[in-house]
This record gives sequence, C-alpha cells and structure tokens, in this order.
Amino acid sequence: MTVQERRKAAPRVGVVMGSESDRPAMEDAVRVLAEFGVACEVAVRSAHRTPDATALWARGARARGLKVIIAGAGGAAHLAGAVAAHSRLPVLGVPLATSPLGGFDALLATVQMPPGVPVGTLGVGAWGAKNAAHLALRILALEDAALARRLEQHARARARVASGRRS
Ligand code: RP5
Repeated sequence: MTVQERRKAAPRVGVVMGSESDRPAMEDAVRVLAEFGVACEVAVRSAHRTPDATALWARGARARGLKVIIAGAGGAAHLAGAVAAHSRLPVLGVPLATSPLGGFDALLATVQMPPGVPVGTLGVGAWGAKNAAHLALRILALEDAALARRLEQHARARARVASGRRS
C-alpha cells in the first residue's frame, strides 16, 4: 500500500452523536461513507452530559487526520455547535427527531449559529444523516479525484434509475 493509499484508508470523517440512542439514525451516514470507501471515526459524546469529553474529542480531530465532522443530536441539540466551537474543521450538523418535539427543536438549535461559528445544517433525521455523508464526500472530493469520479458515476446511475433507463 502506498503512502497515499494508506492516508486515504485512515478515517477522514468524524461521525459524532449525542447519545447511543442516536446511533440508528447516524448509521445511515456511516453506511453512505462506507459505500464510497471512505473510512470514518464514530464516537458518542454529549454536549450536555459529557462536555469535557466532547471538547477533547473535537480539539484533537484535526490531529487525528479528520477532514470533516458530522455531528448528530436531538432535542436541545448543541453538539454540532459545541464541536464547531472547539474545532476549525467543517462541521455538518444533523438534527435528530428524538424528543417529543419531533426534531424541529433540534433543527433550530443546530442551524442558528452565531456568525463565525458555522455549522452546515442538514435535514432532520435519516435524510439529513445521509446528506451529511454525501456533503462530506463532496468536500473530500475537492482533493480526491478518484472519489470525485465515484460521486459522478453515482449521480449518473441515480439519474438513470429516476428516468427509468437501465443503461
Ligand atoms: C440529545 O438528547 C441526544 O443527542 C439524544 O438525541 C437525546 C437523548 O439523549 P440521552 O437521554 O439518550 O442521553 O442530547
């Protein structure tokens, strides 16, 4: 394996979630990344229950080789914002529908960050988790031509399915 191949095999995306109860939704992001052969580091850290561990995880992210972070949380969902406060990597937030308010609470908590501390916020739940992974792939593809080609092939294949064509 070349140095370049080894670098690509190492986790480039961090997928962090606020609770084990968020795992089923966030597995969708992990699956999309795996489909494109991109390794990720998966972690459970809570902005409210384990704030110090969250800060530590976020602060070390770049040094661990991560390029993009996907953060999913429900309710008063401060995780993505807390991670963005401790890391200058791009942070993609996924609001999850785990509270009785059905995810609208998490959407507002994740999306409305103060200027200078951005969280690129995706849709609520599984759609958001999948699109966070697709967006992370597009970010990585800026400097990974092979990945950019795979994304192009994937988009063309989906277009063929949508238009009912087989080839
Ligand atoms: C959020 O509250 C988590 O992201 C999860 O969606 C929800 C419930 O958390 P736990 O009670 O399982 O810790 O912080």
